[in-house]
Amino acid sequence: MQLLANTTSPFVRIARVAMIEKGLNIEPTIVDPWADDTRLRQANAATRVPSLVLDDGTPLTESMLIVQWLEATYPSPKWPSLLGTSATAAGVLARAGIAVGGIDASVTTIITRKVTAPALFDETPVGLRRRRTMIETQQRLEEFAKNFQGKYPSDVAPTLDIICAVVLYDYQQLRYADQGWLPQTPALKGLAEAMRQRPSFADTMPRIV
Ligand SMILES: N[C@@H](CCC(=O)N[C@@H](CS)C(=O)NCC(=O)O)C(=O)O
Repeated sequence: MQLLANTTSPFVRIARVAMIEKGLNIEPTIVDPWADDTRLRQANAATRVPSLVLDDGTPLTESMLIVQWLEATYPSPKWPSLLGTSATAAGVLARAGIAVGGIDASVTTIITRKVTAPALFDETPVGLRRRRTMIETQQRLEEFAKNFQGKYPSDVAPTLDIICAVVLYDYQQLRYADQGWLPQTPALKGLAEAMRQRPSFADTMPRIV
């Protein structure tokens, strides 16, 4: 099995955390998605990370589809469920959806800056809309994180909502910490810091190399 990845992508990190939590701690193969790496071109028609090439050669793309494959192949109760129980799955997915929306806006803004430079995408109507998404998703997830009342569940395998919320928070700290508009979200910060006690989060912290 080969995970084509880079060190910054929040989509990669979602897949990596989910894989590690399912017991699949494979060393990622680092590629530059912007350099048309032939392995990535072959595995993914969109030339994007993450791409997971299974042992039989099947290429899985899209972080959420990789998560679906993990759930189907490494099911509960033998492995921890990324969705919780049937009673909690809808809530988990709803919160994960909020976080993925924020992640998507965060990544889109970084990528579109490259395209529109030297004009700043961020101040365009679409750029401001993406910024609003980043702010609102953090605010909504802050309310979720407050529910833990400081007792963050770092001792149990995380569900997808926690994975995506923490991935969003850490990515925004990496990319936007210097921006005055980024809201203060102390509970979400506490959740992100607590989850770093787990190797799945600690070993996948985003970094610019
Ligand atoms: N929806 C995809 C998004 C993946 C994605 O956008 N990856 C970025 C890195 S954050 C990438 O590889 N971009 C290269 C490109 O767009 O050409 C997923 O969930 O995996």
